[in-house]
Amino acid sequence: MADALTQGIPVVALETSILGQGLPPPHNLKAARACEAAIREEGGAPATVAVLDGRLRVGLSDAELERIAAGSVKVSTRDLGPAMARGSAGATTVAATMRAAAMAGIRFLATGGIGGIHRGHPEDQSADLVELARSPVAVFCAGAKIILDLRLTVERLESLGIPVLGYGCDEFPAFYSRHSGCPVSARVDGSAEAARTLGAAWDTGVRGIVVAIPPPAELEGAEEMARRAVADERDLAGADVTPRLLARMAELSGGRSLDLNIDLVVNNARVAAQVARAFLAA
Ligand code: PSU
Ligand code: MN
Repeated sequence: MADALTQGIPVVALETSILGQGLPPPHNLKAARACEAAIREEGGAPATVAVLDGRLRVGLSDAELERIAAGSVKVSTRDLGPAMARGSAGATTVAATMRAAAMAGIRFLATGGIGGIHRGHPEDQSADLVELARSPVAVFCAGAKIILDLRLTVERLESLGIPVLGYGCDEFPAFYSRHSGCPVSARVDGSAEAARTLGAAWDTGVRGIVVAIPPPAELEGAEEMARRAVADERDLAGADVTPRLLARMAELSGGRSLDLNIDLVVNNARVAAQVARAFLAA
């Protein structure tokens, strides 16, 4: 992976919270492996991030992916130090993965959806938002997690001065749907324009950038299911909220949300690699 960076191969960082907590087995490993494969198919090098054996690791073997899937704690930016000191197996969120990527000199990161501001609990705000203001990494996603308040999340991204680029779209995607009713801050069409725009934005001193990619398919009734999931699980708090709500979405959709979740995260990884390649070529 370090060789890839110096040899001008596009490197894309991948988070592992989706592997450790976000998706149930066997979907989690299937998604992680398919993301790595998609990046390689585009001529890139995947750099999957996790805490293992007391170290913050950038680039994992397949056996190490399995270790994270077998049991790991969710690690956001503030949890990195404690997880390393304790020797825990840690699955990194977007925030922690951005921090690791920035430390390694990687500018591109792919995930399913970023964290944001929770519905009905506006005090629950993901550290992903603050980290985007801090680390110079482009985060390729299908918007934010479906269970969040997208309007408040988009407002906060604006307040923090974080560009939200719509990849071939004018609306911020709603994870399982192209439509959220919330506008992006700028539209880009294709990998060359995306790469040019990222470079120009970074030149102005902007740090994190969201590249929002519509999902490859629509999950009918996703918004209604998200509402029901949030209503059913309204007493949850903290880091457990996402895994519980996504499990409820899977129940309500008869498993369809899981298949689309895999497809969209793999699509995001592929686009990230294409844009990374265009960025290096420019
Ligand atoms: N999107 C998903 N599943 C997930 C996540 C996002 O579809 O599991 C993870 C990401 O790693 C994201 C994290 O960074 O949830 C945000 O968690 P929190 O709200 O606790 O910061
Ligand atoms: Mn949260």
